[in-house]
Amino acid sequence: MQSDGNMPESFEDDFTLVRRSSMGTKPVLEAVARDVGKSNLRHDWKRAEVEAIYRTALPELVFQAQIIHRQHFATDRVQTCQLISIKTGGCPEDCAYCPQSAHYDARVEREGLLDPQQVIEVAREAASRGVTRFCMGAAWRQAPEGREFDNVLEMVRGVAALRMEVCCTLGMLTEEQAEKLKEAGLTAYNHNLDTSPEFYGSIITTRVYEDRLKTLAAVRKAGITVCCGGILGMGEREGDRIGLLHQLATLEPHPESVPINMLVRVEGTPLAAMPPLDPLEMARAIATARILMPGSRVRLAAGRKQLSPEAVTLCFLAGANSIFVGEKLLTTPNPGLDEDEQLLQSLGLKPLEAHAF
Ligand code: SAM
Ligand code: DTB
Ligand code: SF4
Repeated sequence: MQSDGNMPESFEDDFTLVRRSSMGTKPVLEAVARDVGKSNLRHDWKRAEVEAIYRTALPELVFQAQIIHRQHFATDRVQTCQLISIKTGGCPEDCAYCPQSAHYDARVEREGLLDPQQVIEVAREAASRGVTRFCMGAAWRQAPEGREFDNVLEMVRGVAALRMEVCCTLGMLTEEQAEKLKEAGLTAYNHNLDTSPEFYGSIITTRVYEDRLKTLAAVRKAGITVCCGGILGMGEREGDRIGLLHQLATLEPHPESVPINMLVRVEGTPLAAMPPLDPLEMARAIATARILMPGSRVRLAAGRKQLSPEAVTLCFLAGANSIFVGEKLLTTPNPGLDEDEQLLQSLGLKPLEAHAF
């Protein structure tokens, strides 16, 4: 076969379903729609396929993402999740985006591990507002042993008793710690790959990609669902966004939850002066994630403060079906409850009901 210049050679070699066409990447999406229609989740995505999908003309990309979205989810439902920082600041890792790293002065007030009962009360209040997932984040390189870990287990048990999905993000975990969290009732563990393997070293030098993959494997082994995504707008190239999505979509099983964060540019961090990301890249990444991982919840995560209501709407159209609610993410601001309620109402979207997992 001759290449028409629209598709990389390796793609044509590997993806025999694709017809050569003057319609650019449309056949890729047709083939995807056929597979997904058969409920055939794929984990063998080729990088060139991901690239072809990501680069599809936006209206077509969003259209195809919508077709797939409604095969797997009620498109008028959005899951609302709430975050709490249970241990803040002073983290030994040097993640260039993060205000909680001890390497930078982002004026985040450090705070030791919160009291379990206080955390459970915050979760109870969130549940009373219809929030169905509660995520506890800690600025640790790795989850500690001993009393602090026991306190985290107590938090997990308390939140699970509220019949919410319970998620933690505590840094690296051993297999034993993952098992204990599972026993305590943990539903999900958040551990992001953040970007492509190639760009990772430009953002973080205190750990490697493989460390992340190891923790993800420990989480899976313990029978906890995986929440894994990344951040856009850190100065990465389009190829790095494609690389991240390729990594996520070739995890088997797919992460049940895929947070797509837009960088929150925090004064004092090395990425504070990054130019703002084009919101269309968020929509493109979300639509691509929706097509590659049809059964996963795709979360429009950090960065909503910087997105217009129209851009957020486009992200929902692209297949996002989860958001963080509450005035604060971990340390940075998030839209207020009233603002979000208004937005969802104006779009005719309803929060996912409790216990729908
Ligand atoms: N220390 C743990 C870890 O790194 O896995 C858990 C907490 S960490 C703050 C959780 C995630 O928040 C990071 O993996 C990153 O994807 C996201 N994050 C941190 N700072 C961010 C920022 N400024 N903008 C967007 N996302 C951010
Ligand atoms: C995720 O992907 N994003 C959330 C959650 N998982 C833990 C965290 C966003 C943090 C944004 C910066 C901050 O508020 O400190
Ligand atoms: Fe620490 Fe997590 Fe922030 Fe990295 S992202 S500095 S590991 S809290």
